[in-house]
Amino acid sequence: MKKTALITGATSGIGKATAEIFAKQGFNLVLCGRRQDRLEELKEKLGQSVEIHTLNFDVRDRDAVFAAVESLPKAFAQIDILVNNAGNAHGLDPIDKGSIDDWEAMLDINVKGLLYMSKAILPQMVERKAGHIINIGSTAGKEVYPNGNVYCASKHAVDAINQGMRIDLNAYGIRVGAVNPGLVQTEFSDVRFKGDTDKASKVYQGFQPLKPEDIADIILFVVTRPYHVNIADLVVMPTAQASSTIVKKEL
Ligand code: NDP
Ligand code: 8X3
Repeated sequence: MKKTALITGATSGIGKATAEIFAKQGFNLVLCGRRQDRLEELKEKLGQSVEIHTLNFDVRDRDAVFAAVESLPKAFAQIDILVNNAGNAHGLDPIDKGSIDDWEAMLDINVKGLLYMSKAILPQMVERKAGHIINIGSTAGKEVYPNGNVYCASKHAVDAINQGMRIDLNAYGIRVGAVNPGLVQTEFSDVRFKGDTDKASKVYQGFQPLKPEDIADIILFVVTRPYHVNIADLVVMPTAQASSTIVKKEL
């Protein structure tokens, strides 16, 4: 039987690339995001090879998360793989100058949204004693960089939740692991800098950043290991990057 994967944040970047490579692998997909036009485009494109269902909701909205999962048609109701990917950074300011709205957005999306999604899917995995959860963390969840304060806090929380989930779900045989990327060129910096595309593109100038496909390829590797193999925590950076602050640039 074909596996079904639910991917949050499937309309862009890492989530979209993961949807594309999962479709090639033959997984049926539940694709989530807020931009309906992009969900429809993906359904049209990937629906030629696998079954696709789309869900439009904001992960910050607890009721909407549960309603979306409850609305899944029977053919998509069993989720074998959950990719908790939806997330973003808002702003890059020192802690004394940061916007409280930005802080709340990051904590609500990256931490609480991931928890809501997991809470909505976990009962069925626990009941079946089966399932695989991939949490998309970040190098920002392993170290803190200047002005990264609350984004880094949100990703450190993802790191802790990933470990906690693995411990608590161990008795049910549910696999839990995190993929923690470094610099990947997506819409991430456009969102962080609120649509200032010049500022966003400068983040990736002078070196070869990761592509979303590089991370999708790794996520596919993680979910296609034999059942006894769980990749618990994986950090991946561009070769030019050594840490959050050390990036070899040729400018
Ligand atoms: P993108 O901005 O390209 O994609 C983010 C995705 O998340 C979009 O599909 C967006 O969909 C979705 N999303 C954002 N906010 C919400 C929300 N409130 N409700 C529902 N969906 C939402 O960024 P990336 O692909 O780079 O980011 C994906 C994940 O990877 C994030 O968790 C990010 O923190 C992490 N990451 C990214 C790195 C990078 O350098 N790019 C490095 C390390 C980790 P829509 O707007 O349609 O809702
Ligand atoms: C994204 C990586 O370094 O841009 O999580 O914050 S970084």
